[in-house]
Amino acid sequence: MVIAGASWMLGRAAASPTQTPPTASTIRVARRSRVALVAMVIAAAGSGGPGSAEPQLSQPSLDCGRMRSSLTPLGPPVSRDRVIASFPKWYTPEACLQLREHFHGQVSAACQRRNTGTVGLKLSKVVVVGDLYVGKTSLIHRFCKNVFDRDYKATIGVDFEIERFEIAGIPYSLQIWDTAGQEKFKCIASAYYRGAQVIITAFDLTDVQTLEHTRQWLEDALRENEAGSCFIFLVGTKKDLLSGAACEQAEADAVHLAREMQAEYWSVSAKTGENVKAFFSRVAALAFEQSVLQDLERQSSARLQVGDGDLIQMEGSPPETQESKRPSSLGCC
Ligand SMILES: Nc1nc2c(ncn2[C@@H]2O[C@H](COP(=O)(O)OP(=O)(O)O)[C@@H](O)[C@H]2O)c(=O)[nH]1
Ligand SMILES: [Mg+2]
Repeated sequence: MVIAGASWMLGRAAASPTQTPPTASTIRVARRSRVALVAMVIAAAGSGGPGSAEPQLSQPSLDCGRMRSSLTPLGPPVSRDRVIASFPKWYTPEACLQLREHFHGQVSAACQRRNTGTVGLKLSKVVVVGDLYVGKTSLIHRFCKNVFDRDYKATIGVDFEIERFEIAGIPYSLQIWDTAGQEKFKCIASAYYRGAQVIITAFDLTDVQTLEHTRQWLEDALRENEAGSCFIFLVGTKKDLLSGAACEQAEADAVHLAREMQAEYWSVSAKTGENVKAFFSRVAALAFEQSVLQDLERQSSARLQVGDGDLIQMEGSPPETQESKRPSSLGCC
């Protein structure tokens, strides 16, 4: 697991070879992240580990505009707008990763039984890449802080935000990584990409060149990850600056490219907030589903394991291949 302090070390290595101390803002993020992590560990301890009592399956209760998960009696409450009860919809069916309108049956059942293993403890890494000035930081700020601030102070080094959700009653967190301008030099540390479950490639809807560059950003990110292990999103930013035919043309080009990239396409505006929450909810739900399915797969292969660890080959079942290890929710429609 990547700890918050690593963000400073990573960023420092990428930004400057000298030993500069972490900035106030990175310390702030690190502290906040640690608080979230501690809360999640506490929450998981009370969520039915080996030998512990089954958690109460009560409905989440309203708490001054915030919701408290039934699985996180001791943790801080999850903000009400981070509670995802039904499967979030795609932006366009022409370029989407999943056409289903409901959670995968196995995932729903596992959530109802609270049989989601360590998923409630998991931080899924989301990296955001794309040219400088396309609006990556603004998009993250809009979602995490609900602000659009032209004069925000740029952080020094790679940094991330942790956003906590409650999905189908289960706590789940995204760790959303932002760069600090290294993309200007087309040189982002490989550790930034490594271990990503979600890759968001962002471009400016008003600048077609930034769309063309997303191929290269994606290639760089994929090089550091196992083939087929990441969800890919292509996001057109600054939707507020376009309308009518110009917007339609930009979106059509982007959808075309998204299909080639096997990515899901979204248009958003950090300025107005349009589609920002819906987009990240979709990211969280898809990543969550994949995590639960992987956990269920791990549980069933652990049950089949005997003696010195040989796997029992079930009659008629195909041998395990890299392809069969892919989560069933992954892959473009
Ligand atoms: N009109 C408009 N401007 C935006 C939007 N998102 C970002 N910007 C502006 O685009 C510039 C670059 O944004 P920034 O988030 O720093 O881009 P980054 O380099 O990709 O992180 C800033 O001046 C932002 O105010 C948006 O949705 N609409
Ligand atoms: Mg930025």
